[in-house]
Amino acid sequence: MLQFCNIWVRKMQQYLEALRMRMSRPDYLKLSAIPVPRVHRFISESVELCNPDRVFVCTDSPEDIAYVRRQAVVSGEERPLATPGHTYHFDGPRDQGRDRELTKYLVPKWDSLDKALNQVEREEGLTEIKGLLRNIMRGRTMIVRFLSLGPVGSVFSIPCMECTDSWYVAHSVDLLYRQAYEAFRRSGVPDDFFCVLHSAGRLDERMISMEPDKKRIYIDYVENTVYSVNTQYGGNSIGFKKLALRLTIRRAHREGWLAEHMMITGVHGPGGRKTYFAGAFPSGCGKTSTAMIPGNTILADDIAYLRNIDGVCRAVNAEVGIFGILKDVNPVDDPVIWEVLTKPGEVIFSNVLVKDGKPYWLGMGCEIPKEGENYTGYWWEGKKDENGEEIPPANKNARYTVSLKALGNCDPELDNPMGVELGGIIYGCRDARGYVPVQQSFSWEHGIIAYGAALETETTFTLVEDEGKYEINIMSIQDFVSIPLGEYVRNNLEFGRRLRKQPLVFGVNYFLRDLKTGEFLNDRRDKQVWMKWMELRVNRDVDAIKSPTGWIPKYEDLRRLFRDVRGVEYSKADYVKQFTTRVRENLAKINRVERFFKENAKDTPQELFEILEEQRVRLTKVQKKFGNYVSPENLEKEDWMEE
Ligand code: SPV
Ligand code: MN
Repeated sequence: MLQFCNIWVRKMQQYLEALRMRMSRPDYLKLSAIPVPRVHRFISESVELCNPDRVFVCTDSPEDIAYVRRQAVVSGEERPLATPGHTYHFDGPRDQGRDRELTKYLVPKWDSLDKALNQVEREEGLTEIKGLLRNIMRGRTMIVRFLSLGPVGSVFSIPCMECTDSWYVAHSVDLLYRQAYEAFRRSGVPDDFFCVLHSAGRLDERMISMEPDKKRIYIDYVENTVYSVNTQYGGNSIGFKKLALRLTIRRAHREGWLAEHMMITGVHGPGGRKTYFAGAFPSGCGKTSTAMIPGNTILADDIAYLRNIDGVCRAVNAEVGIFGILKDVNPVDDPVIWEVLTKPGEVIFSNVLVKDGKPYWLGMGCEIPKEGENYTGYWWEGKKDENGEEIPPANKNARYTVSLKALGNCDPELDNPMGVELGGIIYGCRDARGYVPVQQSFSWEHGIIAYGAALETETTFTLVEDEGKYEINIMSIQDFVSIPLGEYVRNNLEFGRRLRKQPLVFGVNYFLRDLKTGEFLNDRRDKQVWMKWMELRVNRDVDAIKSPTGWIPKYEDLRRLFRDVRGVEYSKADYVKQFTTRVRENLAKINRVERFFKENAKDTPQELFEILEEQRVRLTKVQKKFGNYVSPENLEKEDWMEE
């Protein structure tokens, strides 16, 4: 034991010694106060590789935090706007979203990953990315930040650190994650914490990464380390978003819990009660706006960890801030965030249009200037890109970064180390053709398969590739699933089965269209009503109608809720249109889902096919009785399951 301690101390001294020459005395002291050799090793190897002029260690003291914030502006990576506390930042034209193609797993020779996952052999990938990182920070500062995913000191927490040369990234993480320098200093952090090494690479005079061709984002699950280079877009550079989520999913599935692409909201019901829901929606499909519904509270908007604690499903937010989409955010539909975005306080805007110190974005509900500065430089109406395509004033994936605590309805349990109990889990698809706006599954398994695993969506602008294609996006998390897809589905099924008290599972679809006219059948605010209906269901306060695809609301309940929640009259005709079971479309969907799993996930649990088959049988039964389009009134009147 003593010998082990000696080796440990010697190793730590070696790493620190290497760093001492390259660090100021105060920064060296801040670092040597941390008794974790892996921290010193990671920093010393990163410094050796990237060769920064200086290393700044952020201790989370008010002075250090203020320094990071100031440097983000002094460096020119962010620039101030007229409203106090507001700044803006630009990413390059080819760096406006998560990059699926350039994000890869490093897979060692002795291991194999699903072939659907983007990957490169580990040694080859490390050689490549380290080649790109070599000397990349010459003339610059490496900033070191210590953070925690999940509340500090809880069964949920995962300590992590990021070394970056971007003050914008170092500033953003301050709004998005819990500080953890103290947790690292007090030791107690297990050695498998997450590390991120990021460099924005060479920057032009507007402080934008100049070499998108050399962009690479590699995930090393052997060492729990992420490398990211020549990119600034938050989803690629802030290692703790989807990059760390990929590492977390592996860990969660090893340990029997769930790391999910989910928001968490507290829905306020009758008599002052509050019921928590977690919801998975693909990017750009209403997740954040669902979490922010006025009158409810927001606990998470992007990443949730779910654990079985004494048989109950409890959840926390991995983050404490929002990196939210700035498109169609307007005072009528999104009053909560609108207030934060327009009053003094800390907000980082990215890839918006800026004119006279004010930020503008698409769909903000007011006139947008005809010229200004955007991610392409000086912009004027009609400006075209190199392919002759017109450049919009702001990018469709423009973003804001804020602390959740800036929101008037931030949930008071945000930092509860035990998390909150979930009453319901929601899977939200973006489906113009098939699924009704809201329905409840017949069981945990039915919900996980028919709403979660079968989640189909039109792709959106949050990726750098084409939008508008239909694709299966299992639980909205497919891009980040780092284990075989079938195993991921099985773990979800088993997680629920081990619970003493299962949350109800719901499917929602905000994007249903009229089959003939193509018009959307719902108002953006209708989700307020669906949330209240789900709250009533969890608390056993309303009945529902059995449809072939799940329990659907009764007209009278929705009519009352529309009146109470939205102050509008809900017509029977609208109800019938929205809640008609579209048999043909649902049957076609089942075929697509089955095909997808057969082609892409060799270890799919048999149960998935059985549950889909049962749904097919139910659909065929009503088809025989009522045809392809079945009004909820028909389903309510008869026991259609009877022959
Ligand atoms: C998403 O695209 O799902 C986001 C933003 O939440 S990103 O950080 O890019 O993942
Ligand atoms: Mn997301």
